[in-house]
Amino acid sequence: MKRQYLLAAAATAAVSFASSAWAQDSAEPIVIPTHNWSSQVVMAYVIGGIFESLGDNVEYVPADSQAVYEAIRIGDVTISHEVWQSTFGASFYNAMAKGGLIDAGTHSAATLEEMGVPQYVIDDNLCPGLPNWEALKDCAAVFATADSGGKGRWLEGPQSWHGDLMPLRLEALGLGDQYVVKFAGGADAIWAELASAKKERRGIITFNWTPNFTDAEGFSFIEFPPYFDGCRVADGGDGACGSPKGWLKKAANFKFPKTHPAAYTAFTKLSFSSADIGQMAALVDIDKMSHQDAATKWLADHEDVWKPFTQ
Ligand code: TMO
Repeated sequence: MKRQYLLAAAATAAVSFASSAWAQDSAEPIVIPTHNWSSQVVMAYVIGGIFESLGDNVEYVPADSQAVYEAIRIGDVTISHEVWQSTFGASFYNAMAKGGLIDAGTHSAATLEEMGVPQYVIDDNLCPGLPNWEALKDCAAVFATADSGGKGRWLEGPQSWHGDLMPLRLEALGLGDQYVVKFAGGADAIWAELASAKKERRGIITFNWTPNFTDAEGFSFIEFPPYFDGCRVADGGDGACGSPKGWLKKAANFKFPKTHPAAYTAFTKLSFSSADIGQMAALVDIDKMSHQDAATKWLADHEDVWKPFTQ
């Protein structure tokens, strides 16, 4: 009896040793999505470069940033490397609940995705009381633009990020008569508007997030009533709340650990800080590099950060 048990244990140990020592990553490409903000695209190529350093093949596909979680669930896309809690948490957990998408860990960077103003708006006291949101009640004219019909403008990101989150928030806070939401065609339109407003030191409210390249020069997020689970209209609440001080996660298709064990292990270890992510965005949005060149430079300059993920 005892002897049989020992033999069985020895056989099991030999098998598991063999699988960990010799399991190879599949030659099938790891499919990495690209979306429409800079750090995400640079990080796609950074992570692709890390996988290539392990001998893996990679492929990049432009993808809608909400629909990508269903694409990962069914296996058309392998990973998502910037799952921002405020914007994508619901789509991420919906796909997980249906089965096929797994949580591959959390970056060290804490996040916020929120409406706000450039620092000079606070420093010049253009709307006394900001960043407390209640100050907005007395400042609509400061934020009016040619296309805002006399109301203050909130320049939101592309509607593909949030849907009607911000229009619903304006109504819920009782600001709907004074402010109107306009959606930017892309992130670059937000940066262009911020740059032209800054030249004139003019009032402007835009959607923005951290970590981002704007952290370096100063951007002040508006302080709305605190977020809690269920406060949004989409989650059954009245919508009168700000965004969560959130996490930044990674997601993967559930087969990824089996098909590409080495890449998957590196991906679970991978964790970027706010400084890392701010740098990735700045290489494109300030230094005007291409996303690929930015990733190549970032990998060359920061081996101390990423090599440990592969070891
Ligand atoms: C998902 N985003 C960082 C653009 O808010």
